[in-house]
Amino acid sequence: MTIDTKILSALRGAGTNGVAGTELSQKLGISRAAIWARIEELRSLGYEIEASPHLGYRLLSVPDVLHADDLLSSLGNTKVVGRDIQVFEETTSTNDVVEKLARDGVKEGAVVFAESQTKGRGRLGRKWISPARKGLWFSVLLRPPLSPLAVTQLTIAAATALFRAIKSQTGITPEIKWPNDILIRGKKTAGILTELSAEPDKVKHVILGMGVDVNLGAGEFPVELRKLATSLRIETGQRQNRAELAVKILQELDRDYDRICSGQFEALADEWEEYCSTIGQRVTIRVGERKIQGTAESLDTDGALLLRTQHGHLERIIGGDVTVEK
Ligand code: BT5
Repeated sequence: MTIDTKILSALRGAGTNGVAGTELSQKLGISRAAIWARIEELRSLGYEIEASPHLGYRLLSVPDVLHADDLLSSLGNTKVVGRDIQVFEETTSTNDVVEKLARDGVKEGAVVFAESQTKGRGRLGRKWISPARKGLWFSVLLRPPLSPLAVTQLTIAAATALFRAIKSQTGITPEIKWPNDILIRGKKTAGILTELSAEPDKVKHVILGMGVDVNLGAGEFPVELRKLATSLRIETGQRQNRAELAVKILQELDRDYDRICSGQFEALADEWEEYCSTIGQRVTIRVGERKIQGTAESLDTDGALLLRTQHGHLERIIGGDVTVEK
């Protein structure tokens, strides 16, 4: 924990009572002058911190920026996800940054956020628009004890975590569209990009990239996306606190990842099926050049979708683009 993380944790813990400079100084083992210097630094980032002779320091408001220490201090103890957090002002794609960390041998659980991405991407090299400070654009490094065939379980975990976090933050019940979309009123508000590096029978690492449209206004989506995409702000009519949402997502993901690592994928799959609007529908799934029609029935133990085709066979599908037949 850095000094800033500790200061912010202490300020949050003290709430409206505030915390005295001497107390902070003793708790953290640094001088009052050093505390003051850190407080000034946090203020320059937009944290409103009152300093009064009676009450000491009080945290009045936090800015709409993602600050690694602040995210760590709000996250508290997770088992894996969020062990380390980095925030970049701008990057190409957070998945690329995490790929590099993975190759450098960084432990699982590391998370990289970017305020904006210049080359945010979706599946199959599609573009993901990521305007500055309007959303959550981040990637998580995982090293799961899974076979490469079961990696879809992690996309299921990410979708379930996004669903729960969005619902708890906004009160809106979104829907999951297999395999990697979160929709509100039929429009995409978040997407997941799962990339992996594996040997034939063993996963080396997985990068779970997530993009959530939080505070974009309707005009901030490119024209061609306006009918297809939406943001939490558009849907709720209110700006949303991105840092709070980020912390919720990481906490939920940590829980789901733990379920996967401890062999409880089935419970997670049941929950996912409840939230997923694709299950039970007649759909057409495009996988590369191939189009498969059928009824989406359920998930198998690896997280693949089981589709009952027109001919009555069950097809196991790992990825693709779904259109629901009307
Ligand atoms: C996805 O792909 O939905 C995966 C998106 C993952 C984005 C995150 S952001 C952090 C991390 N770093 C990255 O570089 N990526 C991940 P796919 O299902 O292929 O959907 C892509 C399609 O979604 C595009 O072709 C557009 O139609 C649409 N789209 C692009 N930007 C969008 C946005 N901000 N919100 C909603 N839809 C968008």
